[in-house]
Amino acid sequence: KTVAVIGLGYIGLPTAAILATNGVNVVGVDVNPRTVDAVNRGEVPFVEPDLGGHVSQAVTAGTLKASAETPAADAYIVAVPTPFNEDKTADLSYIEAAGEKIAPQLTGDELIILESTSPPGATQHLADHILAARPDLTLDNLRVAHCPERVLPGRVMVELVTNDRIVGGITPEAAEAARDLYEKFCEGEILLTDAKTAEMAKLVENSFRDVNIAFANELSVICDKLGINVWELIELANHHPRVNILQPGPGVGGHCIAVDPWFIVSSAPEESKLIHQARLTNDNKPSWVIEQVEKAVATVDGTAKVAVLGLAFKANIDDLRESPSIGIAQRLGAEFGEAQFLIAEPHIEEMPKQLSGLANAQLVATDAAIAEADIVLLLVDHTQFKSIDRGALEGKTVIDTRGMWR
Ligand code: SAJ
Repeated sequence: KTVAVIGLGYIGLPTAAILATNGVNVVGVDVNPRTVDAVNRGEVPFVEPDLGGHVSQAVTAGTLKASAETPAADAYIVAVPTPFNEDKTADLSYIEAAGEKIAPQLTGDELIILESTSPPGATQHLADHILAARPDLTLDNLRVAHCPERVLPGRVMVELVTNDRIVGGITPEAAEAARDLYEKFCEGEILLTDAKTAEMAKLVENSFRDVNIAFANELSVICDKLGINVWELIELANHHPRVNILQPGPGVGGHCIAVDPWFIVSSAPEESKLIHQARLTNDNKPSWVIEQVEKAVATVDGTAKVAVLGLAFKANIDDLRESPSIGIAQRLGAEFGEAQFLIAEPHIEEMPKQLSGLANAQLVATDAAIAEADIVLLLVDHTQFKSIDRGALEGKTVIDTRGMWR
């Protein structure tokens, strides 16, 4: 039996590798020739703990190969990006393209699993797209299912095995066939449902978090107005046995929580008012942070020097994609031409390209940034920043968006 995994990104490659180290013959398919070559050499094109070991082991054992072409296989797992369009609707073109590559290979009876996070109805759309290309087949021949991934970056190889999995079939037979495949490596519970419910479950998990972070972010703005320390407030309120407020921050980043709620909103705009407002609240938080910096800069005589601590989208990772801190640093540099920005991010070695055009910003070591600054803006709660000598902050205006030094 052969499984083809379409898309060798953050989800596809780990899934291909874990299947292959569990004895399944896997062909990983990617449009990027560099990814294909790297995997065939047993190498991994991005950082994820333990993934490299799995890939090299499987390539050496001959169970994992990569290819630019979609082969004939018994099962297909589609793990391609689903970005959103300008109008916040999902862009299904990568899913459609995968379907177009799979369609000519089908003989009937294959299993096709969509893993990409998708709006409700996308799995049916994939099935329809394939059947349009293959009018000789019907849903009786094909088993099409959705199995959303829910792994946390940095813990992917652990969570792939230990997390529970939701498997939603277009038909009950499809869900059962998908379960049989995931059972090869998943030790968590495998829960069967229909495809649309599975799609919605993934979106709802991330929206739950987004709405709760928005609540915390709104509280931080209210408390600032009322002269209340929001971190102390949340800690006190969380002593209640049924209250668990999340942490305010400079905004919500990453490629999931700030994206997935839009797929719900665009599917049912009139009915998703709270989910929609949470997105706007979180997306507006960077502007509020910039206003705080503006007020602080106004109090400095001459050139204000601002230390900007942290660019990653959350603590203790090097991932800058969709990071609110990058957007904040970009806008600060552009809007406050007369100020100087000393950026410290211990997880990177070079100024990221989004900021490299700023004449008034430079990447420096954390201690140097703080020592020179009039204003210290903390954007990410990296462990390294926790241990900063508080004496070094004395006499400076501190804007702590994460409540790390409260
Ligand atoms: N954040 C806050 N306050 C908090 C918690 C988080 O401001 O109290 C911010 C973070 O700083 C970050 C953003 O939210 O900018 C998202 O971080 P996260 O750690 O909440 O989540 P992700 O994006 O790394 O991963 C999420 C996870 N989903 C849930 O926890 C429900 C993960 O399990 C999913 O697999 C992943 O999205 C995904 O791929 O969808």
